[in-house]
Amino acid sequence: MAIEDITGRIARDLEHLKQHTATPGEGCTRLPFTKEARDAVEFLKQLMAEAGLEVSEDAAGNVIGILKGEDPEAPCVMMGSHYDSVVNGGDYDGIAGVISAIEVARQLQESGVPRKCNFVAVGFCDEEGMRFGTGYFGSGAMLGNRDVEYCKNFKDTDGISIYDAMKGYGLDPERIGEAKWPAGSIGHFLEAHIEQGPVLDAENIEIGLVDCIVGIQRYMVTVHGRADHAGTTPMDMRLDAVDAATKVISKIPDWAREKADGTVATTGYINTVPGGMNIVAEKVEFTVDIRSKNNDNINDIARRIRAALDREVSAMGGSYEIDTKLVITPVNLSQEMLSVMEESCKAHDYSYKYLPSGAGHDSLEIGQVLPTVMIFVPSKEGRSHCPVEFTKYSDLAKASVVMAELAQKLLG
Ligand code: HGY
Ligand code: MN
Ligand code: MN
Repeated sequence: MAIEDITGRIARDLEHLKQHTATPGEGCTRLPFTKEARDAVEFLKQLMAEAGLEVSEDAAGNVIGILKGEDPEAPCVMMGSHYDSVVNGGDYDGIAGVISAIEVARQLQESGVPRKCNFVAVGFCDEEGMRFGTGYFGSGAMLGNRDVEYCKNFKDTDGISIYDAMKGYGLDPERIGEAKWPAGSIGHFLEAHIEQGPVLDAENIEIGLVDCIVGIQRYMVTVHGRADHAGTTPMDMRLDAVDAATKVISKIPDWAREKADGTVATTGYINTVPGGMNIVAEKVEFTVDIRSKNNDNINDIARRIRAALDREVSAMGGSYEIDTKLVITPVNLSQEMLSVMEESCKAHDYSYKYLPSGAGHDSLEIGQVLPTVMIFVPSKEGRSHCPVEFTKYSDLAKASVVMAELAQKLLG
């Protein structure tokens, strides 16, 4: 099929999906176990069925389409990404990879080339962790890494647990274990994704061959002080949670800069309680998101945060606790599969570049245990996780051609 026609199909599907957001006109907000997620999943099911896939939705809320091979028992080739988003995010993060997987299934069908193994297209639920502060829920459940306890443990800002959100969505969280695929049933995992960074766009390169994904550690820190009158309480009598917390928060970026190897650390959320301008804060909650290709760097920054909290919070006279949300190590992706994609890029005269991923992806969870590879397409001006996120459909089409050729080779 001509690249223009492939581009047209991808454009049609992603343009349709843009409507499934809780914040129309203000970017994509498609959180897990919501109406927007449900509407997007029903559309993905329709596309998968039209592509001739055997469609199902698993116990974790992942949507799955199977293109049967001659030997359905052989380890499958799986391709996918996530259908959820951040709040006020972009229209391509995750979902473009789900549509790319369905597009690869179409191309495999249209090629008429026989396939030994099954090709499986997947839309994962809750990769971002935006609602419950976690991450990789759907892909983790597929690997057997999520249980009922986990679902009860994490709650959103309204106090709704994953467990209750799943029930409200029509899933039975008690059956989360059923989302696990049998050991050995998945042979390879492929993911197409927007770069979400500036490299490919700045260098005018069409395809990114991702050789590694950073490790990530995420924490929610709560510092407890004492609420007091902002006017009458002398400075030396206060237990000011903001005073202690900000002395720690302000140091975190420099600890990342000192590593001078691309290590990053972010405090994306800070909340004071009760939040009155004339009340000394009783409590401060803040998040920490630390990432690096070097896991020792992540551990070192986490250690320094704990040491600074010990120092500053005890000096203030208060207390603190750290809620661990995510700990995942860096992953190197399959050089064998990358080499196959490199040959495809050369054959099609697509410009390409090897690069690491500073964003986490379902491939980060899956790549811990299975042969995994990612392909990137450019993000305009490197912008992502915001409404101006943009990727050319023609770039996604080229990536789908490269991925389809890799999938065909792997399918035997
Ligand atoms: O946060 C990330 O790196 C990804 O967008 N989930
Ligand atoms: Mn994202
Ligand atoms: Mn993503």
